[in-house]
This record gives sequence, structure tokens and C-alpha cells, in this order.
Amino acid sequence: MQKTADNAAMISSIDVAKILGVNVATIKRWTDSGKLDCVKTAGGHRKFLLRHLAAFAMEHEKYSQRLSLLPIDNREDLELSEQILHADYGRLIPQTLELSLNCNQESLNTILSGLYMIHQDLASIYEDLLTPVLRVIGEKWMDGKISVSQEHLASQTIRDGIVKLQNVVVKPEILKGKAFVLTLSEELHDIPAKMVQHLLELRGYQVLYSGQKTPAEDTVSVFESFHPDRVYLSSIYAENISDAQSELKELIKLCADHKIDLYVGGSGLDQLGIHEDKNITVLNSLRAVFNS
Ligand code: B12
Repeated sequence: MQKTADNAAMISSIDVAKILGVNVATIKRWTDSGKLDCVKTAGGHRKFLLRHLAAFAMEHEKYSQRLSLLPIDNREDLELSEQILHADYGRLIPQTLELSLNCNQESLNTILSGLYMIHQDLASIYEDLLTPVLRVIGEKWMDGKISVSQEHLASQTIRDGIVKLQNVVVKPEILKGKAFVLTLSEELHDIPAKMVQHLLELRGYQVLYSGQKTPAEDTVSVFESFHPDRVYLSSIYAENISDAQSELKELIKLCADHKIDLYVGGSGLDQLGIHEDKNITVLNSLRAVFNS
């Protein structure tokens, strides 16, 4: 149990008891015995972070099924809780779309952390929930149904939700290796790369994530200081195809020279005309990151 300053953003014992469906005395007993981790404030109160609950839910299946994640004050909250607990993606996709278009960060975070806590695997949350939502956002923008600003706000809300979820995800203690995740130098789409980063961290990789607009020629400095075993490139859209192709060629060469495995994925690969060769592994989905 760590000590910390009082922090209103953390969850109280009373709320944790409600969430797990037990009484406060049980929460006290579990924290005293080390079954449930927490932090203690300067005032001596037990406080919890979502990652404490996530770790507990991962170890105790019975409670993860009973998580009551939202204060059930009204019918909509109750419905959302049920959709989360049943991982009902058919209904969660339109809900998540609406929440992101309304920039409702808090409820979006609740959905993502809730799904993770009921043992939905991270690749499925990203691939089966957030990817379809992002694609619909793209279609709405194309059809002129939402403005550019609305599209930016909605996709940033999702991106922030992904970043927040990262604090909840329980990573293995044993380091499996080092990975470097990037996009090419004209690429602004970095959400899938962020997803790849998290999936790798979940597998036990230490990840350096350089995100948007990383010039391939610069990666050599990262190779020499960080010594990654593997590099993951996400390509969604190339503004200038021949520039992107030469940059990719350079990255392939640099990886080969440094004996680093290169994995590539993304809907923009077709544009680049990539075909599998011995120096590059094409991954067709986020799930494939787990077996790479
Ligand atoms: C959000 C968004 C933006 C945001 C990006 C914010 C950010 N921080 O990422 C902003 C507003 C910046 C943006 C800008 C632009 N965008 Co945009 N954008 C999108 C949107 C709505 C979502 C992108 C996204 O994250 N998708 C979710 C990912 C997870 O799905 P995915 O890309 O299909 O990837 C799948 C796989 O390929 C895999 N994957 C992806 N990468 C990797 C990597 C590895 C290693 C692995 C294993 C797997 C993997 O994961 C996914 C699930 O399977 C899409 C719509 C769409 N259909 O996706 C348009 C979209 C990609 N954008 C588009 C366009 C045209 C643009 C602009 C040119 C617009 C403009 N005129 O300025 C600029 C491009 C700027 C640039 N140079 O990059 C087009 C691209 C069309 C094309 N391919 O020709 C799209 C498809 C919209 C559309 N319907 O036309 N965009």
C-alpha cells in the first residue's frame, strides 16, 4: 500500500464497495490482507485508482462479472451499465459514437475501462468497438453530416479515452523486449499506432512511441539509443505516395542494417503497394499484434 496526498480524483472505499457489490468492511479487510491494493492519503484514508480495481477484477473473475460501474441514477445509466457488463457491441457502437460526437469523455472512459475490467480483450475493444466508431465518424465527415471541427473533437475524445485506458491496463512485470512504434513523416493519423503501443505493452514490451510524422531517416538515432528488437509502423494515409514509398524503403533498410524486425499495418499500406518480403511482416489486424 503506497502513501499519497489527498486526491479527489481517486475512488473512495464506499464507491469501491458499491462498484464491487460488497460492504465497506470487506473492502477494509481485503486491503489489510493485500488482496486489493490501494493508496493511503496523508489523512489515513484508503483511496483507489482504476488500475487497482482492474488488477483485482483480473484476479477475481466472480467480482469482475458483478462490477456495477456507474451510479445507477436513471434509466440511461442502467442501460449503459448493462451494455458494458454484457459487452453488447451492437448497442455500444452507436452509444460510443454519440458520446464521442458530444465529447463526453467521462462516459467514454467508463465504457472503455468497464469493458477491460469485465475481461474484454484490449484488441477486441480497439478493433470491434473503436475502429467501427472511427470509421463512421469518417463517413459522416465525408457525407458532410459533421463539420471538420466535430470530426476532430470526436476523434480526439476517442484518442484521449485510449490514453486514459492505458493507466488501467495491467502490464506484465517481466520485460519481453523493446519496441518502437511510429508513423511516416506526413502521417497525421496516429490513433491506430497508439492502439498498437498498448497491445505491445500488454504483451510485456517496453515501447517507445513517436506517433505522428516521424521521419524515417531520424529513426537511426532511436535505434542507437533505445536498441529496439522490433519496429511497428502504422500507415493510414500518404499525402505524397512516392515520398512515402522512398521513406518506407529507407526504414526497411535501416531495420535490416540494425537487425531489427519490422512489422507494418494499416489501411494505407495498399497505397504504398507493400508486399511481404523477407525484411518486413505485414499484419492485417490489431489482433495480429499479439501473435507477431
Ligand atoms: C481521425 C481521422 C483523422 C484525424 C487524425 C487524428 C489522429 N490523431 O489520428 C485528422 C483530423 C488529423 C485527419 C486528417 C486527415 N484525414 Co483522416 N481520418 C480520420 C478517421 C475518421 C479515423 C482514423 C482512425 O483512427 N481510424 C481507426 C483505425 C484504427 O482504423 P483503420 O485506419 O482502418 O486501421 C485498421 C487496420 O488497418 C489496423 N491498423 C492500422 N494501423 C496498424 C498498424 C499495425 C502495426 C497493425 C498491426 C494494424 C494496424 O487497425 C485498424 C483495425 O483493423 C478516418 C476514417 C476511417 N475510415 O478510419 C479518416 C481518414 C483516414 N482520413 C482521411 C483523409 C482524406 C484525411 C486528410 C487528407 C483530410 C484533409 N483533407 O486534410 C487528412 C490527412 C492528413 C495526413 N497527412 O495524414 C481519409 C483517407 C482516405 C484515403 N485513404 O485515401 C479517411 C479514410 C476518411 C475518409 N472516409 O475519407 N484524419
